[in-house]
Amino acid sequence: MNKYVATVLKDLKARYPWEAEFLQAAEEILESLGPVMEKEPKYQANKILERLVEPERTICFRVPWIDDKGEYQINRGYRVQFNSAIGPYKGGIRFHPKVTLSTLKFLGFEQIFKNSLTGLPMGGGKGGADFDPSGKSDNEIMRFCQSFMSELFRHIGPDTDVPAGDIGVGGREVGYMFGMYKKLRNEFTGVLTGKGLSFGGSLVRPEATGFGVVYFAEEMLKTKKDSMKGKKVAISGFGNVSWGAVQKCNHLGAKVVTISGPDGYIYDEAGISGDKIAYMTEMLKKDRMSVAPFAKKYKSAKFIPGKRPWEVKVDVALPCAIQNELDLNDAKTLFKNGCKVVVEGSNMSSTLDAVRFFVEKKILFAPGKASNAGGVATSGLEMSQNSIRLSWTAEEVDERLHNIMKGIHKACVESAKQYGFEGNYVVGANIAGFKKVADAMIAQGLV
Ligand code: 2IT
Repeated sequence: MNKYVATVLKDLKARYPWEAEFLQAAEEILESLGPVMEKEPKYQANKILERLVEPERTICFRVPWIDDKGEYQINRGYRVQFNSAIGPYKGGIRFHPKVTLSTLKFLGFEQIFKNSLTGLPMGGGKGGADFDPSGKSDNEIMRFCQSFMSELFRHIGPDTDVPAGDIGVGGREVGYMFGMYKKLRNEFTGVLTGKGLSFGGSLVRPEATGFGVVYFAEEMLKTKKDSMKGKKVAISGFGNVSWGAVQKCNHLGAKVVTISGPDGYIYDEAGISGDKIAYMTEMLKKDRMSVAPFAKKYKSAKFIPGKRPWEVKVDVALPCAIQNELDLNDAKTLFKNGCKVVVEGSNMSSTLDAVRFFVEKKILFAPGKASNAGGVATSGLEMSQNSIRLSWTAEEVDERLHNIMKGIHKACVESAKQYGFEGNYVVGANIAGFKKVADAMIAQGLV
């Protein structure tokens, strides 16, 4: 490993030994930047890595709310404003019981590079709370979102920091947060993305992340003179990302045979298409914790409890659920079963050793920061529409999204090649995302 990179990583590990997820993301990114540090000493001279790994600002706050029984509840809320070198902080908000500052630092750090890759002017940020939305009533969700925003509003703004959804935060939650922001500021601006269509949201935003993942997979396959058509696909998760990915796989003639939840996975030999896709949304609304009802409703589907879908023999795997959902054993099983393409839909879907295994075996592997960037890219398009006070058609947004995904793919391929790592999308994505941000930081001086 490059000496400068090794020193920065060692210091980081000593400083935040409890932030396992953040350290994992930092290691994956920094270790692939070694060749850049060697070729361009200006980055070390400007202490770019030391600066990059520290968020510009971290906000931690109390989120008090009242549940339906009238009992007081207290959660922890966060916003990590990681880097604003190339634009206002931008990134989603995650509501999940396991959220810690480490989770949001890992996500915010990834977001810097992802947003840079989109080619749009967006810095990196992420927020969230250790709030568990499953089983909560609509009123409880609303009260929580309102309380969360009653603190967050003073730290964000359309030219400062623009949050959006993530796990546990969809259109409903964004709507409640937007309403509270508007009331407190007396201002109607595009301060959040993923809004409802009637108040500034963009067409195609709900399905954009999943669409982008499959567009990216198609571009990767094209480099092997192949395509998604006729491919058997395993997808994990059943939320926003999976939902869009299942649709786009069907559009491109692939057959999706799995989706999953925290309780296990669904195997459907007949393929998940048609009204089964709409049913995924129904399940999400009912109970975020279970995919089992899918097998009750559809005869061709089998529910496999307690397992992940990576044991199924498929051509393409799209992990779209949560971080570290695919480990080294899963990677080996996929490889043994002949899977040739793994494209991350969730952020940091794969553990570090799984990533290294894919790269070593020359599997077509795309890291989430490149392949799932279609979501935030379309958020960027929503910001543009809000600024010019116009709405684009679905076709126009989709075409821009498609072109952005092609552009990201090209940037990954070219950067990897330039540094002698042909076909390595991990290195390609990290280098391409890094350079733009690092050069902007140098140009702006020590701030
Ligand atoms: O991980 C992600 O890129 C997101 N959750 C979307 C962020 C955004 O600002 O749309």
